[in-house]
Amino acid sequence: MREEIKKIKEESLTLIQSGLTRDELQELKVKVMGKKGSLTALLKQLGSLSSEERPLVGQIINEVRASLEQAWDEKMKELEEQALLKRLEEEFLDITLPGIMMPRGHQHPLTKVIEEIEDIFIGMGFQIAEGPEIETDYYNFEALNLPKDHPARDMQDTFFITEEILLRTQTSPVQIRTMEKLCPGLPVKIIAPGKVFRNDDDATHSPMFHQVEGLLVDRGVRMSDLKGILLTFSRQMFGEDRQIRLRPSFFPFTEPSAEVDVSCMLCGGKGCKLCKGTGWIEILGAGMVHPKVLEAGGYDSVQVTGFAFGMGVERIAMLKYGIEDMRLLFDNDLRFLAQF
Ligand code: 2NL
Repeated sequence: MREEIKKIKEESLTLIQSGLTRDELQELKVKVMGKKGSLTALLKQLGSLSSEERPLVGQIINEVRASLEQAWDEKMKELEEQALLKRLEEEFLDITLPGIMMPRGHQHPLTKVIEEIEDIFIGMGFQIAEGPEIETDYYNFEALNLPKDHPARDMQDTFFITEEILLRTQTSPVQIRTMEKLCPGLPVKIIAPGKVFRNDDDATHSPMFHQVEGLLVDRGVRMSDLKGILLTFSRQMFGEDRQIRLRPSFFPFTEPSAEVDVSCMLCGGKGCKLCKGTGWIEILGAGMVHPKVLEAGGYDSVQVTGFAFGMGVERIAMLKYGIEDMRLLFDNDLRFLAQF
């Protein structure tokens, strides 16, 4: 048995030093010192020895076991250190390498103009209202004093989904919905920006465009309030030197109604190509809310009055940035967009 112990010891020590991998080293330990290992098997055979031999051989086995374990531990530690060094080498990160440039985008000019309009009206105490782009005939027409047989309904210009459901042609339905929601609360002081849809697609029109409408309903609201708000807006949008003028007009949802001109931002009013020599440029439509529209919102048109206005965002953007063709705003050509 002493011979066998010696053989196991020498073979094991040789193997431990023979350049095994960590897995192979682990396997070796199990084979020799595990439950069914060769050294463990010898320990079980001690019973067959004489009572003088038994403690001596037992001690030898334990000493061999201890020295094998020590050799094994040292080798394992060495292999683990090597593995760590290798990983550190492989995973070396050169933080001085130049990065990859991410081109930076920016907002679309229409989005910028919408947010600028919003900021101006928020500064005057208005709130932003939003609503569905798919509307009912009632909110888009009926409630705005455009009954079914009214000639001012542009049937050909409206995208109908069914007889009663359509794509909104203005953002006014948002304002009707807001009045319904707030009534009898006062004031209603909102602007409604958003997409609107009309079925007239040619060089100067797009089937989808953007509108901002405004509404102020309260006791004692007058046309002069409308004029003051619109003058403040025009000056913040187009320059502090601007003047505005109101010309009589007609909308079914306002009475009286007006078209609003701003003094030309290009020539200052002297007359140029942009203003066609008149010194004035039309920027929006407005008026005092028709009593029937106030009633549709739930308000008593004897007790309260209101003004409303509507402007096309594309037109405002073109005037503000000197864009001559509206299609540029929809083409998404980066050579154009990168200029804003
Ligand atoms: C234009 C003219 C306008 C309105 C929109 C409105 C909304 C309600 C009640 C009364 Cl809820 N009026 N909106 C009023 C006047 C003109 O738009 O040329 N838009 C591009």
